Amino acid sequence: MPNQRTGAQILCEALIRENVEVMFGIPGGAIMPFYYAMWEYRDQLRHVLCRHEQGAGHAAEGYARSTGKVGVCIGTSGPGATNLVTPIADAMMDSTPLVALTGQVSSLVLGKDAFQETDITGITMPITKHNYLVKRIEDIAYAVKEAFHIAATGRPGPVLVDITKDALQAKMVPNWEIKLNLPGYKPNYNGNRKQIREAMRLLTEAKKPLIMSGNGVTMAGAIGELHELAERTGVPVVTTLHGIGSFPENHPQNIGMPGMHGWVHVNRAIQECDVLLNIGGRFDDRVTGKASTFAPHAKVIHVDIDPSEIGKNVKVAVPIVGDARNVLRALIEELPSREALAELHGRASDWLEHIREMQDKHQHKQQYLNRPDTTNLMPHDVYAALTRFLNARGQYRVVTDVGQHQMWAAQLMDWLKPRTHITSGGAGTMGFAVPAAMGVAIANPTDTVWAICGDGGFQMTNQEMQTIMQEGLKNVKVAVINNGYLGMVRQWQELFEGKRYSGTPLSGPNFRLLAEAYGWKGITVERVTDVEGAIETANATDGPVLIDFRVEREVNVWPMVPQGKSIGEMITGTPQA
Ligand SMILES: Cc1ncc(C[n+]2csc(CCOP(=O)(O)OP(=O)(O)O)c2C)c(N)n1
Repeated sequence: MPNQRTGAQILCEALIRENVEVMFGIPGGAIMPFYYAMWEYRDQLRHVLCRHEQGAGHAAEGYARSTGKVGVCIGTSGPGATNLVTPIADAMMDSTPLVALTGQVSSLVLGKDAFQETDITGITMPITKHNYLVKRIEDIAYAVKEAFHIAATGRPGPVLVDITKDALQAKMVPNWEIKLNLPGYKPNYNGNRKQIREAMRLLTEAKKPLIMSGNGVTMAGAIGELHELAERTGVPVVTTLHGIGSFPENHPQNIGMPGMHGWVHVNRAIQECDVLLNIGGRFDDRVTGKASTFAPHAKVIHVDIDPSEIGKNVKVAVPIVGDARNVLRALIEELPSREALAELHGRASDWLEHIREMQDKHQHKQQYLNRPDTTNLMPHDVYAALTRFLNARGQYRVVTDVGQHQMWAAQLMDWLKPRTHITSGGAGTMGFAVPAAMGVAIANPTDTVWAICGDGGFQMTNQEMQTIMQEGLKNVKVAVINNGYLGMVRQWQELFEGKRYSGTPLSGPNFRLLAEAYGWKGITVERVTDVEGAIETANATDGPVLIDFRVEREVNVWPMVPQGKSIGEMITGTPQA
């Protein structure tokens, strides 16, 4: 029959119909028919062969987070699928649109402990927005369409499509007349007008209002609307770890990042404020500290596309379920009269002045960065030089891993644009940065992509350096902040466990030589005076470069809110210069 297609061919065509440009994966028995078919479509579907499925998943996340499009990763059944579990969980926590495609053993042997059989839909049930076990060729095209729709709409997230080998091998004439039928899935994009009016009334009457901007602002493409609301009201803005870049840090109303490693003046402002408008943030415990003591004087307005987030962690006075952009637009429409707005502006600017006075008294980035020159290399020297350099050049993205280096990057660098700061915030997945940077580099070929890693996380997934080489990605640069420890855990042990450094001193190979073994340029930096030159060289090199920054070993991230404490109870430490 002329127009018959295998299930695998239908899968390829369904992906092309979803405008998929690139997929990250590793083949194997159950998924082999898909790879066989992929060959035929190789001009339309780019496949990146990763070195580990975890890397494939994080690469797809990097692609998705830097573009807003759906990332696609592929694994075979059994261990291939279970290796995707970490990036799927990571994508769930950080609301990243992701479709994971896995092969499953043939439906004839399903449930019989067949070779490489794992119940991946069972395993991923709590860490996906939705998942499918597809056993019939007739269901492939529909499942793919629905999966992409669910991954990208409402609150974005990961969707897994597990397809049996016999379904991939069967043949039929595809039917592309697909009508989605999802009666129970109706994300609410428009906030309730009455609640929006009530929110604006609270804001207008506030003496000490704050806006908190989270990841939802960037994901909804609401940067312009946030700007307008903030400027027209004069209200100070805090940006969460994932909200970084949604409101530029050089804007006079941006006061910085809140939370466990947020700045003292920001946390104090939250504890003092009387109205807190949180847009697209989920009141993560790293933001709130002990939730029952968070923002004790504030009437909280929470805008979120996901109704189950509202009231989950923090008591909310005005709940608004909707898309950040639509709700911000509606809030702007409800701005009060000229006089009332002028009054609000006046109060907000007094309040901002008070916050800036607190900032001057307490630690802030300048205290770290303006330190006397010495030769011992501090992590802060790297961030200062990298920031100067990147600000001057413009076209860049930064992907950070998890640990102290991640918090220093969030605190010390100047974040000016959305989707330039990409990190694993919710799951806190070490090993995220190198593969995610690969996905970012593929999606943004004209940008330089810096992955900032600790020596611990770097050693978890650095094999993807070979994938980066094989793909000819010249725009990836890796900076390892190498302190010879699992630094963030060491810091906790120093502060709360009497310096019992149990399981944290860490060795590594010579990273410069490792880089060279992968065909990268490798640089080792041990002195402050060599930092700038190394960054310049990395940038001028037409190919991937790794810089091993061998920093002072026992430096802490300040300020810090101890686990379970209120964000008003920070340990401020002293900047070590
Ligand atoms: C996969 C994974 N395992 C363990 C942890 C717990 N953890 C959080 S931070 C950290 C230390 C990170 O050390 P390193 O990568 O060297 O970065 P540094 O803190 O020194 O900057 C560890 C082990 C984690 N976040 N992820």
